[in-house]
Amino acid sequence: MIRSVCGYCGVGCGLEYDEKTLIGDITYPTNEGKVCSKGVSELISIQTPTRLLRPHIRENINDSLIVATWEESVSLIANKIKSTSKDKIGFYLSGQLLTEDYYIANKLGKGFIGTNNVDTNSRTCMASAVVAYKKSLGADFVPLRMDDIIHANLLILAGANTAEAHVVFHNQIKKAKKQGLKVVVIDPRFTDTAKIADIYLPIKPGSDIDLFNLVSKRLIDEDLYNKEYVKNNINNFELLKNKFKRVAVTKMLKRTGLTIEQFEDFWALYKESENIITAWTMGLNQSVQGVDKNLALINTHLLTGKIFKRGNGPLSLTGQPNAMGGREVGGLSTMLAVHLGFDEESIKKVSAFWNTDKIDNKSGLPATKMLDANLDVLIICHTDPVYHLPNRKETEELLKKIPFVVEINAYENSETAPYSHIRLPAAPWGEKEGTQTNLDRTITKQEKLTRISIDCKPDWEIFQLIAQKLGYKKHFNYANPQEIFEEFQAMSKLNSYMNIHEASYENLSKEPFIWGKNIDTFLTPDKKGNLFFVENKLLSEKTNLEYPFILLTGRTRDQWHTGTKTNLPTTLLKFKELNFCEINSFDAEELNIKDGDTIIVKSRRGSLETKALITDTIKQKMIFIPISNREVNYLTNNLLDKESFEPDYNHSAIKIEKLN
Ligand SMILES: Nc1nc2c(c(=O)[nH]1)N[C@H]1C(S)=C(S)[C@@H](COP(=O)(O)OP(=O)(O)OC[C@H]3O[C@@H](n4cnc5c(=O)[nH]c(N)nc54)[C@H](O)[C@@H]3O)O[C@H]1N2
Ligand SMILES: Nc1nc2c(c(=O)[nH]1)N[C@H]1C(S)=C(S)[C@@H](COP(=O)(O)OP(=O)(O)OC[C@H]3O[C@@H](n4cnc5c(=O)[nH]c(N)nc54)[C@H](O)[C@@H]3O)O[C@H]1N2
Ligand code: SF4
Ligand SMILES: [Mo]
Repeated sequence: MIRSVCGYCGVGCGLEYDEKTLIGDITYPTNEGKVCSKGVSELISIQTPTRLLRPHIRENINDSLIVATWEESVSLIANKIKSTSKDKIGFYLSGQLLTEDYYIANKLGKGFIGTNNVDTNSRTCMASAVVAYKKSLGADFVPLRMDDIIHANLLILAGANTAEAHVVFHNQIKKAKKQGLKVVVIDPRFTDTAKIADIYLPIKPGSDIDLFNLVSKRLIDEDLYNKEYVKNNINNFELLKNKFKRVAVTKMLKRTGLTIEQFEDFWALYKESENIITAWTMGLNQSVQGVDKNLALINTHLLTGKIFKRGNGPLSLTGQPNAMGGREVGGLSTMLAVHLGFDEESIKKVSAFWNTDKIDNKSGLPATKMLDANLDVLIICHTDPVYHLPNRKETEELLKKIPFVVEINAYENSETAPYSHIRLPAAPWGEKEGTQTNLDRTITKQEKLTRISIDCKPDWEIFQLIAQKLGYKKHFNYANPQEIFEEFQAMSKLNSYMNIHEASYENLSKEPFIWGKNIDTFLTPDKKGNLFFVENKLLSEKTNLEYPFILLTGRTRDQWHTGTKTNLPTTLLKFKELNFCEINSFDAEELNIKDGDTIIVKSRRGSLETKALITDTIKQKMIFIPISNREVNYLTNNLLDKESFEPDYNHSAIKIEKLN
């Protein structure tokens, strides 16, 4: 029997494999044997005929791809890198890579090629939480764990649909409810998660800052904040208090779309709850004010002192399996490595560790800006930007202009494939090994369960081959992921609070390692938390008479994004209908649309055809399209948060036409 871990979502469930079956690991702390439909079918997705099995090359994206050798492919990539300047090279990585993959790509890009243009799709996902945690707590540190819900009295889920996106955690919420946990769900849609809520708040999209500000204001006005705690541990209280004196409460409440009764019910429950956890995901992060939304939420915990205490705290529910590992390594262009930045001191430390003098001292391009920067070489790995970036028509145009695009993927049917000059076959989950960090700092190990298919290679090895071809063999000569992990562990000592060096690679599959367990205070220089006054600036795209609907996008339980691993031929996996657009019954009637009708959904940027699904779980003047519809981003706008550069996916103005 082999123990491994699921490679889909940030919960990171333990799995057991006995050569025939894959089941949940009963001894594993986070899931106690439970798994969802995705985790249990991990092995099936290795066997699909849609795997990419050999390297392919073409000179021009209008030509057909032809099979090539690894030697040819890697030489070509190295030559292209050598023939341009470092600032013209970009690495577009993914929160689904293993820590060892990131480590090699980051070391190569930032350490040896000398470009900080190393970023990941986490930019579209968790970047707002990263910035907000850093600003308020002093570091990108999740200050509590999922199992804290057992000790909480109240769990607030804001813009998080755990029933579909963090399925096994959702089961644990249901279990905790039996022991008295109360749940508040804040979401414009009455989701499956809302079904278990004690209080459901049907907030208007984009108004969470107003809601959390109302809570903070009431805490101050009613003298319910923790005075002693704030005095000793928190900065900027007076400033916040003064600012709140002048805010227009009625206007704020109106913007949330909630009634006074709805807010007061919530407030009554909030007030009487001793231990509170507020968890959030894409409903807050993916926003032109994503960082501010996070800060407004975190403020409530700083004011009450409900943080760094069992059963309390602001819990960012990371989506991808190893977005956290990526953040730890330094896989974002706005950080260097092991949570260190681009200040002189950090560059000195990292340069000495890697034995290099090439590190640049300015932030690199974030993923959401990488395509629009006249790059000559773009290396895309384990992600599908043509699918996932907002305003797809523009993405396609920009990508076409990049003269050399390398795509490393385990499957052949990505949306980025038509735009790549080289496609390299990666070994997916089950064919490789390495470590990942789940959403609450638990480091675990994925095990190799089966042989590598034909000509595939693990991602780290592909980056190592490129590094060696560029002449850096001395620095990139790892025999296996263990050697890389151990180098990363040694590097983590450069950052005093990262005790990752205490883990043991060999033990990881038997016993996961939770780093930062003893951190019980802020990681700012003065060891105090920072409050920020933030306001809803109404920056999202506005609806009007022509585009009267707001488009919401999100997950469905059994599908993983583009579905290269989950939307398989029906002989392999059964899946639900994905081609739908939820629309409220009143709106449907007004537009003379019947359930199942074909409709055209249009924004100012593009359109798609889909089928109407009439439901009252969605309010009027909103529609919902699942992101397993690969065309969804033809509709979305590309406004970005000014600090995190995360897109405003959930707030695009739309019109609907019935196809006659
Ligand atoms: N089955 C499945 N699970 C997944 C994934 C998957 O593809 N499939 N992907 C993983 C990844 S990468 C991620 S990032 C997570 C995402 O996890 P979630 O964010 O929980 O998933 P979403 O479906 O995007 O849900 C976002 C919710 O926010 C709501 N929302 C939209 N606008 C607003 C707003 O203005 N305010 C509030 N309060 N709510 C709003 C939406 O209606 C939606 O229900 O899921 C992870 N888990
Ligand atoms: N409108 C809208 N757009 C969104 C979102 C939204 O909510 N709404 N959410 C955003 C978020 S949060 C995210 S995280 C992104 C997700 O968007 P993507 O990351 O683009 O989606 P995935 O389908 O997960 O892409 C993973 C790719 O990796 C490939 N792959 C699988 N295994 C391996 C492997 O072992 N190695 C390599 N090299 N490749 C492998 C898969 O075949 C697939 O092509 O989408 C973002 N875009
Ligand atoms: S909840 Fe997440 S980690 Fe657990 S089995 Fe499902 S997809 Fe995998
Ligand atoms: Mo994500």
